[in-house]
Amino acid sequence: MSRLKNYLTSKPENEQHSAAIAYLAALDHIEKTSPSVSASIIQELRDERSHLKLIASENFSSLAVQLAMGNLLTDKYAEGYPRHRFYAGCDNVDAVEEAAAQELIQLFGCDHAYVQPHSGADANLVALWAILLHKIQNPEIEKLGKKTLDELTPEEYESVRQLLVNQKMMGMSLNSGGHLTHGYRHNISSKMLRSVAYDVDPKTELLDYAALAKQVQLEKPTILMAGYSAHPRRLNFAKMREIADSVGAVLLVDMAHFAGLVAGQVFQGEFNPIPYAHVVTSTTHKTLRGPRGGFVLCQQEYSEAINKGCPVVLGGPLPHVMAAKAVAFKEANRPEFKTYARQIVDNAQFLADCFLQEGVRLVTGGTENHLMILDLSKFGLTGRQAETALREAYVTVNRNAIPNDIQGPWYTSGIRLGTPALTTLGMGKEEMKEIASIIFSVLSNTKAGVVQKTGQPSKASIITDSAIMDQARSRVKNLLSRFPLYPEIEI
Ligand code: DSN
Repeated sequence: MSRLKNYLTSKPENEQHSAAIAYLAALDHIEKTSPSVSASIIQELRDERSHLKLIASENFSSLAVQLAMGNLLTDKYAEGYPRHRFYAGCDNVDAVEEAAAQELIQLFGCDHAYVQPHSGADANLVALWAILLHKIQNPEIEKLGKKTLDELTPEEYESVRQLLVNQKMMGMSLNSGGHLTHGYRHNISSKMLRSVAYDVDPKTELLDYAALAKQVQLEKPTILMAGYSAHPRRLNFAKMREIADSVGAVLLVDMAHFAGLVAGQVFQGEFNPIPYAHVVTSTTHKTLRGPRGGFVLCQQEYSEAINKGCPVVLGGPLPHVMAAKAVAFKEANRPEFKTYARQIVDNAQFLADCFLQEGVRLVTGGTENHLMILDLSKFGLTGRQAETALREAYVTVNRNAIPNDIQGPWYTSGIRLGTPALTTLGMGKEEMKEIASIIFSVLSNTKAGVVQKTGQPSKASIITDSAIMDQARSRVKNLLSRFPLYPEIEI
């Protein structure tokens, strides 16, 4: 019997569970064409139900968000932007895109929102190029006495291109918790621009605004980027703007990790980037709890350049994902999202305190946001070993470098933990205490394995205590049994 028929036969009184019905019907239908894909979706649901998700950049989106993605809007090309398309028949995509943008404008109080980027990396590329076009390319075209790029001779075009790729950007180094797209050598951002990184203070591991101000005076970047993917503190955007203004730089903030904390008004005043940054980028799927994707917000001055995301960086948008973004942003505009955002940070701070009480060192000594980085030196493990041991104990985390990490970015000396997903499940302080205790017990009872050829301690393999692992798995199972994920989907 199909999953849907089985559900309706066994629970006719549950017919009102429209999300479950839609989900089960979709799985039945997918299975007819690709049993392996439907099986992977079901297995992922089982995995997520049986493991504690502590990956700081992940969450659990609502079923309304997920169902909004599965529709015929995926079939539509809509290059351009609302009311300015290169294809006929885009009225419904216009409506969806405008709805998503309007929800964002209401949520963040920004001048303009662009919801087409497929990811945070795309959003950053769109933003970087829009800034370059507005600040460098357009004035240069005017200087040459021309109106558009198309009027330039090949030689003039080449001189403009050289000017563009010679601009300088500054972003927080990967080593300090910055993101690949903020000027990392192995990322396109450092190849299309001259990139100079700034670091956190080596002692406090905090951003030293006075040192940054000096470095910015010296480097005079065109773009100053702020934001991170592995830094557990708020940033002061009023100070960042002052520093950017001191050399006429554009302030670009990537708030991907903490967008939900801005939306939920936990980060307010100088810690809210919207009033201070010229341009703000984000993903949609982290603390903001939407579908996987990105967006750009900007002050009016940059709106025209940002709307040129296609053709500058992007091709056609993903209208079905923009539909899901509109649903998610509506959810974030509800009053209860503020309670959720506050609880994310309360949970993170409580979890961090539990580790500190056990004598575990945390990068910067604690957290002010949704994440923390544990320094594993107390346990004599690399991040890779800790990540593996915890996954075996049904706890999902990711290894992460700590500032000036001697193990490098592959093995690392740290793990990053975040509370957005478990807070969505409804967990609070009591559960954070239990989670800290499970993690501490697993890491304390895991040892580094040995490299067989050399007899030296391995950076990857581990020796675990099977009784401790059994106990940890059973504690995780007990915890998760009280906080079921998508309980309406009975699989
Ligand atoms: N990969 C994301 C993270 O885990 O932080 C950032 O893009």
